[in-house]
Formats: sequence, C-alpha cells, structure tokens
Amino acid sequence: MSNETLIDLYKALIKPRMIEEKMLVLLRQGKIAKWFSGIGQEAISVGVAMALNRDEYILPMHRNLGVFTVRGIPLNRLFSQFQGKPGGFTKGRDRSFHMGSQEYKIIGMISHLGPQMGVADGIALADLITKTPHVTAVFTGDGGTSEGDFHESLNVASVWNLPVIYIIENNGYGLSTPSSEQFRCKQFVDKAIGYGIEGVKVDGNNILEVYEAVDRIARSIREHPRPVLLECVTFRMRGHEEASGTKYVPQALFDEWGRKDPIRNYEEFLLNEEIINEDFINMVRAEIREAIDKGLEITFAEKDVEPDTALELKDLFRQENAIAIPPASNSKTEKRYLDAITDGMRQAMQRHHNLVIMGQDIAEYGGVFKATTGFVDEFGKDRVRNTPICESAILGAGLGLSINKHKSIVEMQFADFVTCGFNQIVNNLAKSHYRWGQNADVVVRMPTGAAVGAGPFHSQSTEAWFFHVPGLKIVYPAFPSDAKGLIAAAIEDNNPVMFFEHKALYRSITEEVHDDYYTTEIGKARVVKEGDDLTIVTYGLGVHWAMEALTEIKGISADLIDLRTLLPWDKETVLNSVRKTGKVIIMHEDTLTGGIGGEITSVIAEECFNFLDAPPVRIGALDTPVPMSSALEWNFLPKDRFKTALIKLASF
Ligand SMILES: Cc1ncc(C[n+]2csc(CCOP(=O)(O)OP(=O)(O)O)c2C)c(N)n1
Repeated sequence: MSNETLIDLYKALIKPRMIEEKMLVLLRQGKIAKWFSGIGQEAISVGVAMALNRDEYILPMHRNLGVFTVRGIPLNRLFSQFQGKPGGFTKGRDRSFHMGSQEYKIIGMISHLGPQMGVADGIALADLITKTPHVTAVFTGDGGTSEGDFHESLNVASVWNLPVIYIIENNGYGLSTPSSEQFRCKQFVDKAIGYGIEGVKVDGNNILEVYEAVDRIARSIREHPRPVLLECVTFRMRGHEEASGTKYVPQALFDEWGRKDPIRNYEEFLLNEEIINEDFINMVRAEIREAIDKGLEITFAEKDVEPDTALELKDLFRQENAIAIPPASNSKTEKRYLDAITDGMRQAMQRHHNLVIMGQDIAEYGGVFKATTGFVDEFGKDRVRNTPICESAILGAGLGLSINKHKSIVEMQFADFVTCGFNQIVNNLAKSHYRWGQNADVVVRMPTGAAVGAGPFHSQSTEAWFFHVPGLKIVYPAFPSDAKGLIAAAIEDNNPVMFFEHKALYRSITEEVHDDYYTTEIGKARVVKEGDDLTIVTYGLGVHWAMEALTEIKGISADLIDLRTLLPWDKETVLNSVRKTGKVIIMHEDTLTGGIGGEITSVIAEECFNFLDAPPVRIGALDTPVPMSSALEWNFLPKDRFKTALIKLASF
C-alpha cells in the first residue's frame, strides 16, 4: 500500500472515534438522547467503506458510523439526523443510523437487524441482471445472525450468485447475551460452508487486514459475481447503547481488547514506520475537531422540525404515480379471472423491462395456479425467478430491487404464507418512503380466500392484517376486467401494493376483457348494481354472493358496491350511497372481529348518522380458523348468514 493510502486510512479511522467521543460528552450534558457506540469496532466500517467504490451500495448497522463518515456525509447533516432536525435524512421521523441516502449509496437499517440482508440481495440482484460490476456490502452483528433473515438471505444469494459481501461483526455479545448463549458454531466462516459460499475471517481490529480483504474480495466479485461471508472478529468497548451499561462484561475482556484498540495500534504502526509523526497526528486531530465543532454549531442553530400533518400523510407514498392508461382499442376477449391477471402481468412485463417477477415455482412450472405460464420462455430466467422458500428475504429483495431502479412482483404461493415475510412488508416496504423517501416499487400477489376446501393454512383472508398498516395499498378485484386493470395499476404504482386475488374466482368466472393494456384506478369502488332500499358494501367473493342473493331474494332494490380497493377505500362512493338508501350491510369473507367491516361501519356511523334508517349491519365469517370439510367451511363462511341479514335489514 502506498503511504498515501495508509494515511487516508488513518484519517478515516480516527474520525468516527472523535465524533463518538464528542457524542458521549453531549450525551452526559443531556444534549443528545441516545447513543449506540461503535468504539473498538471502527476498523471494520472504515476498512469496508474505504475498499469499496463510491457508487457501490453499503447497508450498515447501528455501530457503523465509519461508513457514514467515509462516504463524506457533511457532519452537520449527520448530527441533524441524530438530533431529529430537518437537516438530517428523515425529516425527524427516524433516529440515529436508521436512514438511507441514494446520494451516498447508504441504505440504513430498520431496527429488526436481519432484514437488511434481504434488501442487500435485491440491490445485488439488480446489478447481476444488468451486468453491472458492482459489489453490495451488508453488515450484521453476530447476534443478528440468529435471525431467520440471515439464513434466508445467504441462501438466496448463494443459489442466485449475488454479488454481496456479508460482513459479520463478531463482537462476542448480542446486547448482553454472550455468544455462548446465542449460537454454538465456533466461527462464522464455518457457516459459509453450509451455504456453499466462501468465508473469510479477519482480525476486525486491524484496519489493514479488513481493507485488504474487502478490496481483494470486491475485485474478485466484480468479475465473478457471488456472495462471500466476511467474519470480522472484534469487541464492543461500550454498552449496547449508553444507557444499558457494561456490567455483564468481565473486566478482563475490556483489558484484553483495550490492548487491541484498532486506532492506537494503527497509529503506533504508522509512527514506528515513520509514515506519520506526532505533529501530523495533532494536525489531523485539530482539523477533525474543528469540523465536528462546525457541524455541531450548524445543527444546534437549526430549528426543530415543525409538524405539518398534510406533509406527514403525503410522504407515506411516492406521489408521482402513473397516470391512468386507457385501452388503445375496443378489442375484447372473454377471459377468466386468472387469465386476466396473467394478461395484465404479461403486458406489464413487455412494457417495463426493469420488472422482475419472483416466487416459488413460478418459472418453468408456471406457479401453482399457473398465473405465469410461459413467462420464463418470453422474458427469460433473469426476470422470472423461481425462489427458494424464503418469503422474508425475497420481499426484502423487492425493496432492494426498487432501491436499485427495478420494479418487482413477488408472488406468495398462498396468501397464508405471507406471515413468513410479514416484517419486511409492514416495517420495511411500508415505512421506507415515509422514513427516508425511498419508495418500495413492489406488488405482492396474494392468492387468497376460502370456499376451496383447503383448510386453515391455505384459505385465510389476510387483508385486515395489512389494512392497519400506513404506507401500504391493498387492492382486491372481484371481476376479470378489474383483475387485469388493477394488477396493471398496482404494477404502474411506485408504492407497495398488496394484490389479493381470490382462488375460488380464478377459473369460475369470465368476462369480456380488453385485449390492450389498461389500468383501473386504485382507490375507486365499482357500483355493480343500483337500487334504493339499501346499500351492500363488499369485495372479492362477497360481491358474487351478494349478486346471487339479490337474484334469489325478490323485491330488494340495492346499491351493490364492490370496494375493489381496500386501502384506501372509496369513502365517497360508500357514504353517498348510504345517504341515499339510509340502510347498509357490510359483508366480507374474512372473520368478523377486527375485520375491515368494522372500520367501514364506524365511518358510516360518524358521517351518516342522520341519514340512517337502521343500524349498520356487519357480516363476516365465524371467528375461528378456516375449517376444511365442506359443511364446516360453508358454516364458517358468511354467505347464508348474509342472506338472512339482508332480508331482515330490508324489512327493518
Ligand atoms: C428482531 C429484533 N429482536 C430484538 C431486537 C433488540 N436488539 C437490538 S440490538 C440487539 C442485539 C444485537 O446483537 P448483535 O447483532 O450481536 O449486534 P451488537 O449490538 O452486538 O453490535 C437486540 C437483541 C431487535 N432490534 N430486533
């Protein structure tokens, strides 16, 4: 290494230490609220960030201040981020290192630790597909490796040859829990063998070792994309966060690792080699001290964030959504619900060359419901990807693709299995735009619903789980024409959309559907039938039950509203109808308690009280799991109870 590189590494190494020392003072003075210290571990963040190219993504954790400083983020912006001031990266919405920046190619963590690694997979996948010779580096602590996300993301990266360096900072503790109570492996490089990937172990307190290893691995990965696990052995010299103390760590360990301090040792080495001298050290330190003081001055002078409710709500989503796309001609063909979804997806794949579909068995096999039959032949294996059974890593990868300029559709084999990827959806996809302005351009396809004799784990209605999550959109078509228009709209939308498609409707209903590509507006209900006696609000299979009931039971003139979008639901259409009819019944296939019907009923009660001639009625499935045998399943489902309630409401 040239003296210049050695000196650059030195300057980069002491900066985060000096910032931290200042932060600890400010903490004692009550000027900052919390601090997660990386003292003792700086050589890893700094070595990694210095070895990578400036346009390569890094996904750091809570002890990686060095990544942020090496990338050259102005200190006042960093301090404003720590202080929740407007000059930070999250408009005061998230704390400390929970931030990302496309400008600096840093993607910060969510608190859940492990999900970072799936996101890294997606970023790397985009590079792999576009043949961009880039490396993505993602950090985890040793404790974080106990999470399923660690396993899933390494597994996905290994089968897909993703160019990711997984950096494990093995500091012996996960919060207060020592390694012996966290895992039984002797060293993490052994785990790499299990994933069929290379593992490299370095002294994480030696900046030269870290830098050289990452530089060598990165050069090789850029040429031959593949994942590599890098274990950096180190020690955390302070508590998990400052308030938590260090009582659980034996003093002997502090003494031992104190002697291995990465900064003092490197400084001594440079002094011994006469590459630097005391004057130089003093000069560099003075420069950094001045930069810190200047940065703090700007941050402290900055006003606090002022709440703006309209902005808070607006920033949930990226707003530049695609405009409505009408069909180019009037040509139509009779299509089943499933074929309409396939058609919409195929045309979207033709239109968006950066759109990737991922799911279990979706490639050659065409998916268990055959929604993607023939796609792999038309669009190739890069864009139509069979995935391992790793819902969490794949949903995280969806966000990663989005970060790296791709759109994605992730198929859950059955909506029930979304539980295994729940965290990525509700905490990562849903919150990322609000937190730091990064949209998650991901459609999650959810083959849903009962009435197919499939029992408790292949039949659930899961839409209400997501209805409560700000930052998501939920669509749920009941007809083939809407299925095509809404899947296209979901794909055109740059935000995360949960797309529910009812399995019992796949092959049971047909409709004339436009052959051309078109979108159906998200957020707008469809009035299926018009009438004056009462209003029926429903969606999915419920729409068909309601149509059947209105045909069977003579003499009820009803507005039948198919919501089509559940989040945001079309209040205007529902409330206008209820104001007209004065009576309303809300019915869904989902279980009653905590179902979407409760929310709709409550808004109707608030907004239409003076127009109501009867109490609003809510009908849902029994509050039990979905039973398998036909008699039990139809007893569980609300179809018959709906008819009884409808007659009762009509004669109220
Ligand atoms: C899913 C999840 N469970 C629990 C926590 C609480 N938690 C925060 S950090 C931490 C320990 C992390 O240990 P490790 O990955 O070894 O990193 P270290 O803090 O030692 O650097 C825990 C349990 C969390 N953030 N996320």
